[in-house]
Amino acid sequence: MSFEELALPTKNQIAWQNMELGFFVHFGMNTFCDQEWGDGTDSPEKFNPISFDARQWVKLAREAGFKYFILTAKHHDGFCLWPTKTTDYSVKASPWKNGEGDVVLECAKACQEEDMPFGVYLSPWDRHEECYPDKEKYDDFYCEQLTEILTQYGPLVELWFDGAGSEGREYDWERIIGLVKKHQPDAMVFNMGQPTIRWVGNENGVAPYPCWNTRSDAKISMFSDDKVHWLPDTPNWLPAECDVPIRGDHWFWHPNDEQSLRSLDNLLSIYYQSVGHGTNLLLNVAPDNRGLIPEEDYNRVLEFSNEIRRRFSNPIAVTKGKGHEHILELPEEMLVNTIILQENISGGERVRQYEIDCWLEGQWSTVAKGSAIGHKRIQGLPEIRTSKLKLRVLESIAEPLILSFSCFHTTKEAESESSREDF
Ligand code: FUL
Repeated sequence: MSFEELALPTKNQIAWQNMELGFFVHFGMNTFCDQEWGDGTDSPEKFNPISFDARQWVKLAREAGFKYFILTAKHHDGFCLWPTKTTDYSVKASPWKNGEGDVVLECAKACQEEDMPFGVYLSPWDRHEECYPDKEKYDDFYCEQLTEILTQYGPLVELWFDGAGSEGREYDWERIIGLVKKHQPDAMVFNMGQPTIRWVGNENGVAPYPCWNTRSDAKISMFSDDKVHWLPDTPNWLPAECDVPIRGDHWFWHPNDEQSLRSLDNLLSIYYQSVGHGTNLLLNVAPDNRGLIPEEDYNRVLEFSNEIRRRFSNPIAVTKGKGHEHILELPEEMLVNTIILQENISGGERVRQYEIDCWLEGQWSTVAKGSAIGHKRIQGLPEIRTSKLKLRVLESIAEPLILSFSCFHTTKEAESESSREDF
């Protein structure tokens, strides 16, 4: 590959990748019906989160170090969490706040207060709307809904266009993307139309390794092997987002479902395989039918973020620079078991193959290898006692720009303590 073929990110893509952790919130009619995919016939009467508090959701996200927040304004059942003019199937028809409430607005405001970038999921597939089978009518309907969302809730960081249920269906993406560009030109577009970020291709929150940042064979949904049809001008640089629910495969809250809550170990392993493979992680935490994040989920999110901070806030040593060889000097001979590598992606993803050596008994020995670095690579090493490490880039498509090469000695104490408490 020549230098000319090096894909480069936009400023917005770099800013988005630097956020790393997103907080996903699935909330809606399903929350009140013990289901994941309502068919659009549930009565709005059921929607009544009497202790609703969007601030609790956003504060948790902020405290736990999440850098953006995405809400399901409309899921596949078509029920709208804002008082839209496009349909009666919305919070307006519910008993909640006597039909005067607006979940999208409350989240947008709470995000503004907490300085948290806000994004919206608006399902193209709509099982309630009767004009759905009429392609043109529904395109008009969807564009009207999207315009409300794009114009009434301040700046949006991301629009999440979910491909589920839309297999084989064509929407007017030219128009939809046109609206996004007109009203929210800085918002990231997830996986459809003219995406600026792509789905990693599974709902387990994990990326393969390597997971290059270039446009590849992004999938449209879990239920089809269809590829995303890009509009022209879709960028070549297309970083991936890994999405996963904190409760097994449940995106929405269900009663008596605490046993599906992912363990701390599982969440950490997801983190290593998403953020640690250079992608963003969008972790879903579902508020319950009171409109609050349940205590168990709340605490697990905090445990997760505390553990990440505990492991990675204090590197033993850090270096950076241009070139194929980088030596990381430790303050003294110390135990090391993890490294973090980062490229300066504003220059593209240049490294194609590298090795890590460590200084052992008076000579260099190779202890790890890899291919992609990109935004971030967290890599475990065999536990070694050493005074210096070396990164050797064996193959690159242009001069390597290493933003950071750091090392750590992470221990598992906090992990086992929390496991003991929980089980
Ligand atoms: C999927 C949907 O079908 C799930 O209900 C959930 O919204 C997930 C994020 O995307 O495609």
